[in-house]
Amino acid sequence: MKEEQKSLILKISSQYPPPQGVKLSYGTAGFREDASILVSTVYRVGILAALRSLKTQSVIGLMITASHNKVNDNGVKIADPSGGMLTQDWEPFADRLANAQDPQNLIELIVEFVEKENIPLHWDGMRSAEILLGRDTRPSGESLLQAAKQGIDSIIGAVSVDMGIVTTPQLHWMVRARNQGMKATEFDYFQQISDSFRCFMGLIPTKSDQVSEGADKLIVDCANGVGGEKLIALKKMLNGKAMEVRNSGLEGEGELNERVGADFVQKEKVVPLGFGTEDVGISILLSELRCASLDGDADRLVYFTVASNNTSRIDLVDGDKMLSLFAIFIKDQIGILKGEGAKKTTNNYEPRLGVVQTAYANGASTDYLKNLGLEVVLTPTGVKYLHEKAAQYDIGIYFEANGHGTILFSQSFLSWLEAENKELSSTSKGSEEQKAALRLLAVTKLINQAVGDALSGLLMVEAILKHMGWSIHKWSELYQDLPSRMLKVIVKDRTAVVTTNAETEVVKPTGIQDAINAEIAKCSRGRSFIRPSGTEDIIRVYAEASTQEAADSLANSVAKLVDQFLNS
Ligand code: G16
Repeated sequence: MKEEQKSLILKISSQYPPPQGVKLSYGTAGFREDASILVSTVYRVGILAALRSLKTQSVIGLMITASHNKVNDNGVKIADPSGGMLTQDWEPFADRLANAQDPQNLIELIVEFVEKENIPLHWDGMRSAEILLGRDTRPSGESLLQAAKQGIDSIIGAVSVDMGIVTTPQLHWMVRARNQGMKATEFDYFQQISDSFRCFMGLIPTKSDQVSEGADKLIVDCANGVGGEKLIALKKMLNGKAMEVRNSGLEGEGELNERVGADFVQKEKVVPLGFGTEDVGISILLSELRCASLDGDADRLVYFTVASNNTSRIDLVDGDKMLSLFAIFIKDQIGILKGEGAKKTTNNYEPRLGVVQTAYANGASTDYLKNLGLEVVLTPTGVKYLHEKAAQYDIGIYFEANGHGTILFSQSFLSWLEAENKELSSTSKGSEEQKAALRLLAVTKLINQAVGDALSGLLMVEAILKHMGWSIHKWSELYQDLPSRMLKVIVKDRTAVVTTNAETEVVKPTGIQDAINAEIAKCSRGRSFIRPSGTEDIIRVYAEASTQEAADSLANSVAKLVDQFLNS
């Protein structure tokens, strides 16, 4: 590495000393901490993003957000050239970079890594790396963004482009679009998802280009986060009169993620702030009221209805049900295209459809999907794992129960679908087969294939419900969730818990798994596991059983075990 480059890093990095006595670690979705100690980490992630751009010779994304965490936290996520999460191979380097004690140590790490990875550095001032920057609405976002810019500026030839306040999925989409040579502004994003939504709706016999019509009403809780402003913009583009945006976070309305948003609603199973008796869902013929919640950076989505008997309780329609809805729809459309009566067209291509879940998936959902004849696989928590697995199929649908998920389509499937559509449009234009091809093509553009996206997911759900003629109740009744409970336990050192088998078994501390198994054995249809969170300083406990009382009691017993094994 040339002296000029070294001295630039030395000079700038000396202004960003790391916090003392803190070990930073790259978690489920990047670094996440109290914002006050993150400046040096974000600066260093700026350097990493520039190196990643040089290595891949592609545009990279850097998003300042702590998603569902409380407002004082912040964090940084990196989007790889595909628009997905940073490759896991680079995570150990991210950890070492964040924890380097002084500028000299930082330089040594960078030099070693650049050589090992054979990263082409440039000295001639040519623009050779490009990083798109985004941030959510947190007050600490602006200063952290400046730190990221300084990190990028520390690598000669690297430039940052500030995309402003955006949702995490918008930034990931922009990175993917840029690397595919497509237009990639926020306007382009809105245009793609609204156009494909209209196209989908246009294929439904009762024609509509609105989010929802008639007596239908959709109310969306935006967690007082970045999704509020963006959903209002999308609603305008869609003329979505029957959609109401609440907890938008605009004009100081409410605190980010405080008793609002997808994480709160999914974990607590009660109404978010701003919802109550007036929102009790009714389902008489076409008239119904359904609610949805986005999380703080709009990459998660759950639906719910407010129960009529107790105003704070909700009937949750979570990521598992979204996965089921999407899987049924895709399977149906493929069935129409390839089914018995279908006209045989181009070839005998058989797309492989797979669904990916985590251990948090309700047992009833996994049984349901398997009964549909689908291939179901489990990965550890974190979309980086699910996404990687889903990419192995021609059509890979992945969802975490918390509402984070999407659909991925392989290049070979897309080519086949386009060829089918072309063939059908000349031989049997307007046929059911051709409509199925057009619907699937619309879905490939409507869904954000870079990462889970609450806004595009919301339009997908709305369009599919309309297509099926289903109410939220009908959707919710696809199967009955097993009662479940999630708890958090604060421990001295969460890294003391090590798991295996997609987080379903604990390897360390020794003895705890046997104790958990003994508790599970006491319950009918009991299942429970623990894992260290990668976004909060806690251990998460999940339990399910045949009754709510049994699930609560199992979760409580397991939480006590966690406390005994880790805090005494
Ligand atoms: C992130 C990840 C998700 C994960 C969630 C919770 O979500 O992207 O895949 O499910 O963290 O992780 P943990 O249980 O390790 O805290 P987000 O929306 O917070 O960025």
